Formats: sequence, C-alpha cells, structure tokens
Amino acid sequence: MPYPNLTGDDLAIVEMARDFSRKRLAPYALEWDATKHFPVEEMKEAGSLGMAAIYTREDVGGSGLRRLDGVRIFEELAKGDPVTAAFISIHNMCTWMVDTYGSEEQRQEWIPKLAPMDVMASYCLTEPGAGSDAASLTTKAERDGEDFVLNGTKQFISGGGASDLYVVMARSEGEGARGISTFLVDKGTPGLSFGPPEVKMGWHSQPTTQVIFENVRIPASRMLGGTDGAGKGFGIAMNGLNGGRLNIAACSLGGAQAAYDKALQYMTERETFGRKLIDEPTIRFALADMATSLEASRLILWRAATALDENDPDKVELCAMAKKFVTETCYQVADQALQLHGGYGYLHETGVEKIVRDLRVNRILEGTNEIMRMVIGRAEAAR
Ligand code: FAD
Ligand code: 2MC
Repeated sequence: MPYPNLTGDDLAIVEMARDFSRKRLAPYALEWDATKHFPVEEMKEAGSLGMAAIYTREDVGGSGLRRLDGVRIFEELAKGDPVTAAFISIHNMCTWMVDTYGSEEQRQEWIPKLAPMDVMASYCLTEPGAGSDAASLTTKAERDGEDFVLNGTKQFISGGGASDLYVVMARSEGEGARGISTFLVDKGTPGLSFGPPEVKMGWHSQPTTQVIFENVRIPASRMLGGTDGAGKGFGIAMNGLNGGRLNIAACSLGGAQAAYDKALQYMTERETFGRKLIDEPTIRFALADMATSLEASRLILWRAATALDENDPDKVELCAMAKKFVTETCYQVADQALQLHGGYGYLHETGVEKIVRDLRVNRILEGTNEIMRMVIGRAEAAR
C-alpha cells in the first residue's frame, strides 16, 4: 500500500526485494526449516543486490539508503522467510556499526567484504549471566602490549559458528556501561570456539550458539573506532540495536502479512455449513481486525524509521514502541491466521505454523518487550 511520501525509486527498491523474496526465499523456506539449512548462497545473492549494507555509505560499497527503505525491504524479505530476513537484518546492523563507528581503515577493510556478504557478521552482546541487563556483561578484553586478550562466553549468538566476523562487546575499561568497548574478531582466531547449535522452537534455518573466548588474542587495532572507541562499546551496541529493533519488527510484519494473505485466500476457498467462510460475518470481522493491525504496525514502523533517519530526539523511544507494538500485534495476527486455517493451520505444509514459531522469538530478542516498556517508561517519566 503506497505511503504519501514514496517516490518511484522508493517503490522500485521494494519491488526488487519482493521479487527476490518471492523467487529465492518463499519457495524454499519450509524445506530450510525442516532440514535446518542456513541459506548462505541466497543471502550472498541478497548481498549482491545491495541488501546486506542497506543504510551503509556508498563509498565503501554500501547502498546508502534510509532506514525507511530498510524496514520496507525487510518486510518484503520476511514475507518469503522471516528467519533469513532476520539474519540479513543482524548482518546489516553489524555492517552499519562498522561504517558508523569504525576508523577509516576499518571501514575500508571490512565494508567492501560485508556489503556483498562475502564476510558474514554476527552481533555478540548477550551472555549467560547478562541478557536484558546487558551493561553487566563480564566478557573481558585485557590490554597486553599491542594486543587485547578476550575471555568470556557469549550466549544465543545468531549465526554462531557460521559467520566469519564477530562484533563483540567486551569489558576493557572497568565497571558499568562506560567500561565496554566493541571488537572485531575473525572466525579463525585461536581460542575462539562455538557451542553446539541450540535446539529451538523456531528460527530452525539459522544456527544459534554460544561464542566462547579463551585467551583470544587480537591486535588493539581491532577495537572498533581505534583507541577513540575505548569505553564507547555500549553506546555503539545500543545505537546498532535501535535500527535492529525496527528491522526485527519489520520481519514480524512481513511474516504476519504472509500468514494473513494465506488465511484470506483460504477463507475464499473453504466452505462450512453450505457457504464460503469469507461470507461469514464473524470471519470478516476477524479479517478486518487483522488487516487493521497490519496497517497500524506498518505505520508505527515507518514513523520510527523516519525518526531514526532524521535523528529525532525521541528516536530511541519510538524504536522501542515500534518493536514492542509490531512484534506483539503481528504475532497475534499470525496466530489468528493459523486459527482460521483450522486443523490445516497446525500442519507444517500449510506454512502458517512455521511463521507463528518464527515470530514468537521477536518478542524476546533484540531487547525483550518488557525491556522495551522499560525504555518507553523511562522516556515518558523524563518528560
Ligand atoms: P533475561 O534478561 O534473563 O529476562 C528473563 C525475563 O525477565 C524476560 O521476560 C525479561 O523481559 C524479564 N525481565 C528482565 N529484567 C526485567 C525487569 N527489570 N523488569 C521486568 N522484566 C524483566 N543476543 C545477541 O547478543 N546476539 C544475537 O545474535 C542473539 N540472537 C538470539 C537468537 C535467539 C533465537 C534468541 C532466543 C536470543 C538471541 N539473543 C541474541 C539473546 C536475546 O537478546 C536475549 O535472550 C534477550 O535480550 C533476553 O535476555 P535473557 O534471555 O537473558 O533474559
Ligand atoms: N540507544 C542509544 N543509547 C542508548 C540506548 C539506545 N537504545 N539505550 C541506552 N543507551 C545509552 C544511555 O543513553 C546511556 O548513555 P550515557 O552513558 O551516555 O548516559 C548508556 O547507554 C547506558 O544506558 P542506561 O543508563 O539506560 O543503562 P541501563 O543499564 O540502566 O539500561 C538497557 C540499559 C536496559 C536499556 C539496555 O541494557 C538494553 O537495551 N537491554 C536489552 C539488551 C538487548 O537489547 N539485547 C539484544 C541482544 S542482540 C539480539 O538479540 C539479536 C538477535 C542480535
């Protein structure tokens, strides 16, 4: 549905994402879910189309687009597969962090490889003892001459073991949020290892593992932003997450839209008590509520993305609002779409139960929706 401010170019970008999603993700998503296949080849193809460095500067190979373009692209990708879309989103978050906070040398070294996804990146903040309270993380980065030595464990890392580059928040400067810096760690670095893939409710087609650091020695030049980056890692991580939260919400929107589209189609085909379900007034009410929820989700998402593009003073709160509202509302839409399919909705082959499973985690990761309420509540209390 067009939005008043969208131009022909804006529509073309989304058309490209939609086409890719329809041809390269949607036909295979169920199979990838069943076989736990991580679709690296397709993601690299998305990278070659500019979707792995969407809002990264063009001089190093990024696409130079807006957050508003980003959320519209992720909605389209997620219509085909919310899980693959979510990994591309995490990769984009890492790429943006290197572009925005990296030294010129780091930008030149990494972005040309991250943009086509020749190098795939994972974001490492959560630890076994520090999830929501991320500033209490304990992974250490100790200075030793020209190097840092990292020790600790990261938990629930998307792409763990499969990614080539790990963007790691670790404590180098002391206690609290201001004691954290961000480091770029190569997969092959001695002392870096990965736990077994977690067995999960959804997100089957991407690995989630612990990332373990045992005396991992990296040059000091791997601190993001160089020596200027010391103690700035928490802010870098949080600023990355503002956009990440929008993209994860966009993945919920795309997934829910796909589930809704299936339900709407099914209602036009299925007959009970001698007539089509679409002709039953209560079914129409259900569809009306679902369609309204999808449109409201799209609008709050676009509002927050525009706030991020314009560096609005309320951007953090708006991103949290969008993440909370969209991931909850769209989960309900997907669940209702399953219900409308009756018993067939519960079968894998229908494709709706997968969406419900995949959307559930979006209420937990990139900051739980309780933490989103905390962020919103703090901002409101400060007014
Ligand atoms: P906890 O922080 O222990 O919270 C437990 C519960 O208590 C939650 O419901 C929470 O909302 C609630 N709670 C906590 N504090 C409060 C409070 N003060 N008031 C009210 N309620 C509260 N992390 C990464 O860094 N990188 C990744 O790539 C990544 N990928 C993930 C992929 C998957 C599939 C999953 C499941 C998680 C992933 N995560 C990742 C981790 C995710 O971000 C965390 O699980 C999440 O932030 C919550 O942390 P926790 O699990 O430790 O829960
Ligand atoms: N954007 C920019 N800056 C932020 C920010 C945000 N969203 N949130 C916090 N900050 C800044 C804040 O302004 C402060 O800066 P300064 O030191 O300059 O004053 C600093 O960070 C510390 O913030 P707080 O004082 O609010 O710290 P506190 O510990 O009380 O709360 C909280 C921080 C709860 C907001 C943060 O820990 C949080 O967001 N937790 C959720 C963790 C999370 O989202 N994990 C996701 C992991 S990634 C993932 O799941 C994937 C799938 C990739």
